[in-house]
This record gives sequence, C-alpha cells and structure tokens, in this order.
Amino acid sequence: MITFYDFICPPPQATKSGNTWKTRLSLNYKGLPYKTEIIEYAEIAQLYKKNGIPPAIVFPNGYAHHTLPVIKDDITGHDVFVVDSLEIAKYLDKTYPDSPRLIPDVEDVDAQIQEFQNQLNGAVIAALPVMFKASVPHISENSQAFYKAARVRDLNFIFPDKPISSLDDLQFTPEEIHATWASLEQGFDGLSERFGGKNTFRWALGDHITYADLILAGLLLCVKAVHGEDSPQWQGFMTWSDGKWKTFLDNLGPYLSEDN
Ligand SMILES: N[C@@H](CCC(=O)N[C@@H](CS)C(=O)NCC(=O)O)C(=O)O
Repeated sequence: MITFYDFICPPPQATKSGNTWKTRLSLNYKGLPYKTEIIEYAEIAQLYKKNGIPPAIVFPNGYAHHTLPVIKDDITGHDVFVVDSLEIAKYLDKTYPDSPRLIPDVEDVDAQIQEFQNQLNGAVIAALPVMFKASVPHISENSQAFYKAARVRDLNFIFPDKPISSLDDLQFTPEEIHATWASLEQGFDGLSERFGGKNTFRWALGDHITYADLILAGLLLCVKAVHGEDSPQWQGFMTWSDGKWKTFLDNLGPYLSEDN
C-alpha cells in the first residue's frame, strides 16, 4: 500500500498545497490504492530524518529543504520513500507499468515538462506575493509561523531586489490586488493556446493527461481552496480564457477526488 504524506489544513479542504495535489492527482489518475497521512509543516524534516531520506534540495548556502509531497511504498516488502512530485510520477510509472503513464515515453520529455513549468511560472510569478499572503489563514495554526518563514525565504529568493523580513511587510491596496488578478488573467490567456485555444481542447503535452497537466491542476485547486469555490475570485477565474480552465478541471473529473 502507498502512503501519501500531505499537509494538515483547516477544514473543509484537506489540502491547500498545489505541490501535494500533484501527487494526489497522480495517484488518482493511475487508480492506485493509497492512504493519506496528514502532517504539519514543522514535521516534514522529522519525517525525512526518521526514515533516512536525504533532503529534497540542498541550497548552495547549505540550507537543507525538506518538502512534501513524499510517498512511502511497501510493494517490494520494504518501505521505499520517494520525494518530489516529478520523481514520484516517474517512480509510479516504473513501478506500476499497467497504470496510465504520467510521463510520456519520448526522448525530450523532461525538457517539455520544464518548458511548460517555465511558461506557467511566467504566468503566475507576479501574483506570488499576493497568493502567499492570501494562503496564510488557510494553513493550520501550528504550522503558520513555519509557513510564513518559508514563504519569506521563497519570496526573497525569487525577488532578491525586494527583500522582506516578514509576510506582514506585504500590504496590498485593493487596486494592487485588482491589478494582480488582471495580470494573472492575462498570463492565463497566454497559456490557453497550448490547451487548444478558443474552441478546442488539448492537454498540456498533447492528447493525453500527463504530469504537466497535474502541475497546472494543483495550482488551480490551491487557488480554489484558498479563495473558496463560491468566491468572486474563483468564479471569475472560471470564466477566464473563454472558460478554458473550467473545462480543464471538468475534464479531470474523478481524478480530483480527495476521498483517500
Ligand atoms: N518541486 C517540488 C516542490 C515541493 C515543495 O516545494 N513543497 C512545499 C509544499 S507547498 C513544501 O513542502 N514546503 C516546505 C517548506 O517550504 O519548508 C515538488 O513538486 O514536489
């Protein structure tokens, strides 16, 4: 049985993390049985250390980054831990070859996924400060301090020319928030051609769902969870690009389940 480690979040949604969603969706798409284990942000490093898992990333300054998603799989009779949603997708393709593939079997697939990731990053990067700030109330109380410190570190890495020492340094006027959403909409319009443009639909890398689609789905589900399904923000988003993103999520249908 596969154990999937996800973040504890206040109800109603189990997760607000686009990163862990990528793996939940991967498992759902493949139809593999799994159980979810919910942990706090501050417990991730302990999970790694207790099980002898090397950090997901070690930065040049020596900072060891421990991240979710992580899975544990005991199919071989002993526990195998896999870290990082892309590595998990590759592991699942290899270990469960009879399930639908997440990573197409083409030579330049890593480059294709990276290109898509870069395109998506380009569409959302300017909105990250607003998005991170909006996420805070949706993080479990015990994880808030940890989460805020982690996001400050991320923002200082992404925007080195605008260093901040606390998320409280970020205060946005309604006009700034409006402008951010307008730029996000423009970014998503730019992305919509890849998904078939106005009257047709295709997935990020072609005719089939792949891991690349799950990157986008994770992000959308995170925005939906943070703002709420009935919020004007989410309802507006679902009309962007002639309803492309609503169609996209609708087409993922049953794979969006949070039942496990
Ligand atoms: N590229 C990684 C990203 C994982 C990642 O950044 N996860 C975040 C979850 S939102 C995390 O665990 N952050 C912990 C921290 O920032 O300390 C993946 O796709 O798995």
